[in-house]
Amino acid sequence: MSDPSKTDRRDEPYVPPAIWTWEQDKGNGGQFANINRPIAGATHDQALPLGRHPLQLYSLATPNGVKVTVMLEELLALGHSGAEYDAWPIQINDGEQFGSGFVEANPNSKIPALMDHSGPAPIRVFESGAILLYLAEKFGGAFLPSTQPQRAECLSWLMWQMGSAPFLGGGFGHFYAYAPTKIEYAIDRYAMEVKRQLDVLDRRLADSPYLVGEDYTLADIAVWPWYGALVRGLLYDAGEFLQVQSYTHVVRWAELIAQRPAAKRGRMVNRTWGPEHSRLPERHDASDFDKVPKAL
Ligand SMILES: N[C@@H](CCC(=O)N[C@@H](CS)C(=O)NCC(=O)O)C(=O)O
Repeated sequence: MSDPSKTDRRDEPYVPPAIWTWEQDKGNGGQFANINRPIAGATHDQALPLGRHPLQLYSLATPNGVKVTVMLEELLALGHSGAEYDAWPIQINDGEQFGSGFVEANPNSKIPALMDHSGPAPIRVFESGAILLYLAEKFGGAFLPSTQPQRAECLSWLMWQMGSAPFLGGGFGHFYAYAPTKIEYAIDRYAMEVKRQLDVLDRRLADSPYLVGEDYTLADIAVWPWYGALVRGLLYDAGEFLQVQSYTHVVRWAELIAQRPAAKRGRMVNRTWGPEHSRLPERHDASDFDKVPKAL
């Protein structure tokens, strides 16, 4: 049962005070109330685990995490054995992104974070878009066109994804699925923007098999876990609400990528929820996938 004092408080028109203050007990942080804070930095000492491969990924199978695991699995499928990696789950609902080791890997305290121990000193990479670029460059420009205009198109769609997805996740997803009260103004605003973004993709994919052209690139790898999942009805249970099936070119593209073995594997890594056959919470070797129970 909800606390009536909190309900009453929300029913009153809100007038922002002169100075916003953090009231930890206010209880209006919704599903993320226990982890959201207005300050950065570590809350506790917690070293990161370290596996045997040079590449250590600290992540979770949210769309931002899946971008990186799909990229790594695609690199391995291309024959880049140096892309072998250990993937460790970071439980963001339990605040593990605020552990001291994770904050050293990513001062922004969000998954995914990558550590590369292959050189004389470890290199940290945070922000999923930066990780995709880092991996492409490390492995000879894989999935990143080297000539123009394809390279510009690829980087443009990558940056588009990084700028657009917060409206889908932090805007639409938050207010439609997670916010403790449904606010029509907020849902209207973000549903409108997400439908506009889907139309941007649909028009592009009407002209081109992949975002950059004939070839699958890291732009597709960045966009697919968000907008591909949305049109496949896998995000926020919002398929009907947003009429995602009407974006037929995005659906065609999303289904095509979903068939790729590396995309299937990438979706499983660091997944700690859902049916058993769909998850591999920790990945340390390609053979780990063989240990996952098959779907019935
Ligand atoms: N721009 C970042 C966003 C990363 C991000 O928002 N990660 C979420 C999960 S999808 C997270 O770690 N949230 C935990 C938190 O906000 O405390 C990226 O693309 O890497």
